[in-house]
Amino acid sequence: MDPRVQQFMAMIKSRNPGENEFHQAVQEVAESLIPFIEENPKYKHAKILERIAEPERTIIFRVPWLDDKGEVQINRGFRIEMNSAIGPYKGGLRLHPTVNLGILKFLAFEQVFKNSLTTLPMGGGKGGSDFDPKGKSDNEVMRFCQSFMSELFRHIGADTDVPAGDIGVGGREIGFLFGQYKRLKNEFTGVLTGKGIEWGGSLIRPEATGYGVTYFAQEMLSTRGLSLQGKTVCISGSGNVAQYATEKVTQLGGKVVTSSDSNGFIYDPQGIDAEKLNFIMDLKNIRRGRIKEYAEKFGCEYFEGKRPWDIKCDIAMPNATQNEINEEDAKKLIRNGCICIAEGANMPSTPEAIEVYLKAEILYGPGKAANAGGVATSGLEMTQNSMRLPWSREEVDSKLHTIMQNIHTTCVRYGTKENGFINYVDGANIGGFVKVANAMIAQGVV
Ligand code: NDP
Ligand code: 2IT
Repeated sequence: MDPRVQQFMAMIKSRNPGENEFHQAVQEVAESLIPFIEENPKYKHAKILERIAEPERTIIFRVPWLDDKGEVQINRGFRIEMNSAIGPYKGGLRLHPTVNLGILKFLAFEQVFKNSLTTLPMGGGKGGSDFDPKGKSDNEVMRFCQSFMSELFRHIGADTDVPAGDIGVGGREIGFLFGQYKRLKNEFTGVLTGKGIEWGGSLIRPEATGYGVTYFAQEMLSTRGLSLQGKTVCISGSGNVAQYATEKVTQLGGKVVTSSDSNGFIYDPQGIDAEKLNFIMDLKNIRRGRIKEYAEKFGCEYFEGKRPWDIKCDIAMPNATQNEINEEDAKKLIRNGCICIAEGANMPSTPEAIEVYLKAEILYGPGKAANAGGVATSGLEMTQNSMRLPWSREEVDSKLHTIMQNIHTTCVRYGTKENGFINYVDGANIGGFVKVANAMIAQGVV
């Protein structure tokens, strides 16, 4: 390891003990940025890297609520306000039993670079709770959301901090959170994104991350004269991102052969067509069941406790969670002929897996570039809220498409190596950094 990275990481680890995912996210960025900062000493003198890795504010709070049996339950709530140099804090809320400070700090840190890449004026933040929505009734989820917002409301605002969805937070939860915010503040504002279409939401926001990651894959493929037409695609996850990536890949002529949840994955060599995707959407969004039922319904194979990376594919889209592709998985994917990885999830590949991709010089689009379509469209929702004018589906989709193309261009600009290989990791890290760093310098030591 570069001794400068090693020294920087020793400081990060001693200041943030035990936060492994945060260390991982910071180290990846430091490896791209430290050589760049050496060439651009103004960033070094202003200690931008040291400052950017320290949250502006970290809020941790108790979330008590009553379950359906009348028993008191206690969860922990968080909001990490990472960086507001280029706009209000912006980023999702995650509800999952694994949530802790280190995971949310990694997500908030990546969000700063991602949001900058979108070209829209949004700072970075992330929040959530260790609450597990699985197996909870709608009423329990509502009471949790109301309690969570009863503390969060005093820290957020349409010009301050604008949360949205992430794992475990979709339209239902945003509705409960928005209702409670409005009641407490007596204000109808764009304080959350991912709202319902009847009450301030944007068309295409539900689709945006999955569509965006597919548009990004298209851009990467086009650098090698390729397209999605006729390609076999392995997708993990069966939630928001996975569903709409499956839809868009299929529309563009690709064949998606896998879908997964935390229990296992299904392999459908015929491809998950529109009708089968409807089944998944009903299963996951309404009935809240397990992906295993797909295999029972359509008579294909189900692999309990496994991830889909053994399956032969041209393109892989990890759309579930962090560190879901390890070194062995990466090697298997490449051995089986995979030429492109487009990350819908945040940090789904371990550092060792990324090394495998870069060594093989395949097309690798890291999450902070490839999945930025979700937050970009949240930015478009904020614009529409400010104007009090909604845009059509076509207008939002075309803006999303252009933003993904622009992010790709930024990655090419900052990531192209001497031999012509595009290192999208460096491209996204440096491309996302420059605007935030310049804004921080302009605003003084704050
Ligand atoms: P959802 O909650 O809608 O879906 C998550 C999916 O991933 C589910 O299929 C879930 O399975 C699976 N999953 C979650 N945790 C694990 C785990 N520990 N192991 C295996 N599978 C798991 O979330 P989203 O689709 O919104 O988010 C997916 C990823 O995309 C996350 O990394 C998120 O941060 C990222 N992302 C989301 C954006 C958005 O706009 N929503 C924007 C950009 C990135 P199960 O149902 O069994 O839990
Ligand atoms: O990781 C992400 O970019 C998101 N979960 C979306 C955040 C947002 O504010 O739309």
